[in-house]
Amino acid sequence: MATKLYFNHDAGVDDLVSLFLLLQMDDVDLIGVSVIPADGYLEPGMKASRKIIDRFGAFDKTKSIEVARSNSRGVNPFPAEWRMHTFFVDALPILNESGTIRTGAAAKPAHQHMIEQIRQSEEKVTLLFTGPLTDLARALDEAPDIEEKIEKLVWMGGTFNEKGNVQEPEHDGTAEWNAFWDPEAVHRVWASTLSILLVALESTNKVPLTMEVRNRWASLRKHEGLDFVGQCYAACPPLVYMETNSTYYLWDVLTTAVVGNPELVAIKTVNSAVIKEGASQGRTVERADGRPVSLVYDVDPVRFFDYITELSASAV
Ligand code: AGV
Ligand code: CA
Repeated sequence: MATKLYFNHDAGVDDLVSLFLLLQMDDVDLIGVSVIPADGYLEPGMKASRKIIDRFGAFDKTKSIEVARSNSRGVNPFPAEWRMHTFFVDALPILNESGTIRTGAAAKPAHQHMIEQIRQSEEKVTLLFTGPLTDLARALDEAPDIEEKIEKLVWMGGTFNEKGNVQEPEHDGTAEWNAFWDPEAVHRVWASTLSILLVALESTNKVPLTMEVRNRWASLRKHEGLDFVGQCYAACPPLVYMETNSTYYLWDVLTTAVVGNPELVAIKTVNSAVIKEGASQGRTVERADGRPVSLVYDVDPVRFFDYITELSASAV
């Protein structure tokens, strides 16, 4: 039976590539999408999402999907330089060839759209979040009844490594960005009874964008899906000599791949909490009395890249 899935993303390059990949998974039944303007901008994020569903979704599976706008705002904003990527993806010719958009924009804001979709679903729903958790925290506050209808949350966020990926003047560098954008939301979700699968920097650090990966996609560009993926990642700096603040990893794409193929990764249980304030805000820490989460701590990069490359090549 197909997994019913609701996807909330924040309009970065790997968020939008994740949407494309979800549409290629036979055993995933996407029931709704929402866009939060964290690591991207809202309007191009909405349009790009709707166009990706139009272009790469099967009509019979996607005709009733709507994309909802989030009206959530974070505590610690992302650098505008990264956020500009959304405009680039939205402008790609392959998404604009038809000149029209069929997939609808939802009337309700993201968190209420998600509540509605979960309530309407006959089966339990899996949540995939590849940006901050703000919309989920708000949904749980407004509609506690949805908790028992959620199969699990799969989230790209956090790390238990010494080093996170936030490099900001008033931070000590220990947090991951999606947690840092809204630490209070992480705290709220941790206080729920949801089962949480965390794809944190432990595993995503093992799947950087490299020239080798790029060249492989370029060699396969006769497949329109891979041409699309290659064009998207053309906006992102690869890892060449050493990591910089803008080095790109396949963070969200790994998280999405775990939904389609859990065998790619290794998982263990960690008891954890989040730091809400001060120089370490957004840092996730192991605590003996913390709430249990399933942490994806390892991945086989070769199998991962083969999986997403084959899935992309299958798109029509
Ligand atoms: O921390 C990873 C999250 C993922 O959801 N995002 C990017 C992915 O969409 C934030 C981020 C961290 N470093 C970045 C990020 C970078 N160098 N460029 C763009 N976004
Ligand atoms: Ca993201």
